[in-house]
Amino acid sequence: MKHDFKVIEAKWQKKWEEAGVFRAEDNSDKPKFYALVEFPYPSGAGMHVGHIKAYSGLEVISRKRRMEGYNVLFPIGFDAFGLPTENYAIKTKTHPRKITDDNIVKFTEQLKKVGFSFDWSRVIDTTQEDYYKWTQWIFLKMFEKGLVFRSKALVNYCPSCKVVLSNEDSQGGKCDICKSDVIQKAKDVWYLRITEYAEKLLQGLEEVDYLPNIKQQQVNWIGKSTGAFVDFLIADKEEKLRVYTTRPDTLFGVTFMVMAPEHPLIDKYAKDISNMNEVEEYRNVCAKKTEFERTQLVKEKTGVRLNGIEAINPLNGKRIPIYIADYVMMGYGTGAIMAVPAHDERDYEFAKKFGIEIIEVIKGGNIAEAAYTGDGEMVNSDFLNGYTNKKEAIARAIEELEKRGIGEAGVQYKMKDWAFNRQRYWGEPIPIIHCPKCGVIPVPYEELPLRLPDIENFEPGVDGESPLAKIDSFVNCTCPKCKGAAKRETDTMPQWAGSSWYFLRYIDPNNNEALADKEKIKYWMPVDWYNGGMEHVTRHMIYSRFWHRFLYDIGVVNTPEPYAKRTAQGLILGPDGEKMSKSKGNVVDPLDVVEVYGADVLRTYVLFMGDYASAAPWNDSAVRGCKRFLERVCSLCDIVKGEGTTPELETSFHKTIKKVSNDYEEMKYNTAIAALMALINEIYDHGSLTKDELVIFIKLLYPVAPHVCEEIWEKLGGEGFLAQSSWPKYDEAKTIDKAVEIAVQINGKVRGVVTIPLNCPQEEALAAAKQVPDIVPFLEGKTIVKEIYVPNKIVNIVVK
Ligand code: ANZ
Ligand code: ZN
Repeated sequence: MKHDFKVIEAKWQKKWEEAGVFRAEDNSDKPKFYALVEFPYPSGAGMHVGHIKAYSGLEVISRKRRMEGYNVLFPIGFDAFGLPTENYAIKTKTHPRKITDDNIVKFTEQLKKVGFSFDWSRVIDTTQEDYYKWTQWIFLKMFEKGLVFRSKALVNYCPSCKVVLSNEDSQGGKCDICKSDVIQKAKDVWYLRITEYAEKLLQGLEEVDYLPNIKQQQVNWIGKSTGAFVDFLIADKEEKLRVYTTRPDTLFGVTFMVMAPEHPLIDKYAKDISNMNEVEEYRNVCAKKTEFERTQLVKEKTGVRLNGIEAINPLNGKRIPIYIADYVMMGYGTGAIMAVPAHDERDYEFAKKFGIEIIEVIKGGNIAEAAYTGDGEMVNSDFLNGYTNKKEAIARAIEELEKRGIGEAGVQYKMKDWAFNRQRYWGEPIPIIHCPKCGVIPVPYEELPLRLPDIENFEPGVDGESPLAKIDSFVNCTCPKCKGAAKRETDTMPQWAGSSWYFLRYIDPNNNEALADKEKIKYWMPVDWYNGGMEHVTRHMIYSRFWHRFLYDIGVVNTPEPYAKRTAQGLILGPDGEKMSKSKGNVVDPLDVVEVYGADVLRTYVLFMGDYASAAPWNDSAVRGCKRFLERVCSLCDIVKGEGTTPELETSFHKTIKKVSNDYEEMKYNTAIAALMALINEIYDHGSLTKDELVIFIKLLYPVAPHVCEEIWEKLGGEGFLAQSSWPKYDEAKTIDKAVEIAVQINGKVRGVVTIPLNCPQEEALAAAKQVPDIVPFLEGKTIVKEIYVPNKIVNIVVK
């Protein structure tokens, strides 16, 4: 058979679609398997080879599972709200709706050309009213449960995109979207209280099977810290200054305190502070800095002492100065710290610069030179003296604090509440009404979806206001409570909203009564296997786990965790080993590969190019190698002889079934394909294979290169589609190499025998022969002139 890929691929894609082979059934006696891949953002650039790699992983698993008798849900959709489309709309004066629709059509066509076995009857688009109605519904449920709040805050603001950014979207002080420098701006911010779920999100990790580094990234992002709260007194005032510390054992080494410049106690005691002018000046400078700039460890410490007020160390009664400094953040702990310069690097630098006393309380370092952060014996610490175990000393200190009523054990999380509003058009409108009489009022559930009005000008306002603020017909409304005139919230949700629950909508995409039917959710959830990019294992994964956990708490879903298992693929780099990018001109268009070599080759190549989880550069000659491999697969049809098994090939077939089956499960697609390549070489060396063997071969290859395998299956008279056939089984006993005993000749005379595996390769056979005790003396001091090996028969070594 010829590898006429254009004809074969179009034919089978059409047949699969017509027969609905990949439709998931909602009422099935089969065990279920839910495979989820991250749905694409339908950008104008269309599909990227990265998408192919991302989807091919679970594509293989899904096709294999169907053959194993599972009812498989392998859906796809579009995460289509967001800035790139909106920015493009502004640039081209085209409506984002039209851009999105066009891009989705294009993307769908491209995905179908690759032959992914998605259930195309369940496609979702987060920008459709019947979808975002439920995104808004979840938001209102959170509002109802007190998980939504509004507060004025200094926010990370991108002056170029004119949007407020979360900390995660502005890492390194740069806008994640346009890479401009982020500034601080006071804004009304809607927050989702994700911090209330910090502990649940941490605990939930114990019951899921994520790759270890994915789990670790989530643990770090949640950032649980254990320590204590301690109350210091402001001298001569009835005022406590509370701090959070991880090291209450160092309390006797506290020689000053530091408050964040934004700390409210500063204003409260402004009249007692004699240098308030200097303080205000410093606060103004800090206000312009991003959190990133402020927390850089290496930067020179700055600060101002609050003249006129002092604090008292609650354990020893000593008076100590209070400073403000930008290295203390208002948003963490209590916004104030007890400083222990002897044992904290930042405090040390600060103390050196401001000439503050440094008291050693842990032995082991040289505090004349640097802070000592290691372990050691406690000194200068009253009842803590003599402790050498840090944990015990901390426990003892907390016990004392609690006994004296001046502190208690406490935990903190690095995770912040989720800034949830954006001043943009292309997003879900936040369903909130501002009433001058009643305040903040949620849009009634019956009024959902709160539709995005159709507008012509998407430019944000000058001060970064949402474009919706300019639409009077949208803004003006009646208050649902008092029926008086009111105004709608004009901000929209961030792009992360729609992707925080999409896996639930696939289960029941057309439901008008609920986000998905309860019974169907019960049947399909949790997602059995979720694969996606490493760049989404913190934000998207945390946000969606949070929403799902919330839905669990209010009884909408039946499992606390949405994803039972999570893996990630590595990047595809350009042939130059650099990340593919338009500016570098090293982008490979997957459709070009489909056009020239076919979808099966593209699929085989992206899985064969290297370890699935690692980054690997594109290599054109390896693409051609995959093409030759599939041509050789097609030609197997021409050497089929008879049925049953070929004795010489039997072990190899059993071994290959075992290896390919296991490798697929471990996402070692490259070694699975390599095993099939080795097997095909062996088959050609042998000269023929049986029909039954060819069936096994194409079944193993089918998840990777389904079109060509389906064509061969049909040629062989196979019934129905391969998806409806069965996964090949192997016999463990037959995976073990049979051994043969062959004669070893020296200069044509038999001098010994050697036992080697059947079909042993030459190099191995010769090496084994030379080690046979009877043979060794014949080789000593001689030169080997010639070596002859007849597989499974004889070794002859000619010596001089
Ligand atoms: C005294 C001390 C002594 C501290 C010592 C550390 C070492 P993590 O692990 O990140 O939770 N801290 C507390 N709140 C802060 C804030 N808002 N901004 C900046 N720093 C803050 O670290 C907690 C430690 O970071 C706390 O423990 C506090 O310094 C500081 F040898 O208190 B420590
Ligand atoms: Zn009202």
